Amino acid sequence: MIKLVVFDLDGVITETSEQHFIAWKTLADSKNIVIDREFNESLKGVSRYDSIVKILKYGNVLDDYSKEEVKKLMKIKNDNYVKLISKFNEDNINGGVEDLFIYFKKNNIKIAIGSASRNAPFLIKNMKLDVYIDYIVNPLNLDGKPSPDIFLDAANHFGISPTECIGIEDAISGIKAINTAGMISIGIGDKKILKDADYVYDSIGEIDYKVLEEMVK
Ligand code: B16
Ligand code: MG
Repeated sequence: MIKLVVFDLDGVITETSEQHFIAWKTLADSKNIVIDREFNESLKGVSRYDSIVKILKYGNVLDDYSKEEVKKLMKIKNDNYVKLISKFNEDNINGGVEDLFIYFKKNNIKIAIGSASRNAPFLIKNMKLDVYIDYIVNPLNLDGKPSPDIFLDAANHFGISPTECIGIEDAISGIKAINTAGMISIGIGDKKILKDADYVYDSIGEIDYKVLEEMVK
């Protein structure tokens, strides 16, 4: 029986990848590194630090930057990103998300956010979704996806066995993290890309309640 559902944020509850892309591209451009939307795909679900390392490696300039300089670049990107998401509100919630939250609440199932983003609490509050959320994982001192740590932290917080949890993700690394954690994985996106997920739907609004009904029994 399912007792907890752990939701990823970007690509599941809302769409922030364009804002992440603009902020990373602005930074990369200033260092003469050319990144495109295809490259941005490889940054989905990846932590801020791991993303800057990937970009600097891609530009063959990683060794030119000290740890302090890397930190400064992360701050520049994040300040820009925070500006870009500052107006996010209820209109930015993906279709079907609130219905799912209401369904899980009705069935006494806990809801957690398992995002790599340190901006998750801000977004959840601005979209007025905090009323549904029982716990938001702080990813700061945890290994990033595909490590299972973010998902396991949510299960541990409630003392619930991972086998009684569902994880919902849009990134390959996230599905890997959920599967390694021993939870049921639901992928949102392309079936070919998210082939390792237990279930895959094109969008969160298309999740089959008949399938959920079997899991919550
Ligand atoms: P921040 P998710 C991830 O969100 C994004 O997909 C990824 O592009 C971003 O770098 C990461 O959060 C960290 O975000 O810089 O805001 O801490 O998909 O795990 O919800
Ligand atoms: Mg995501």
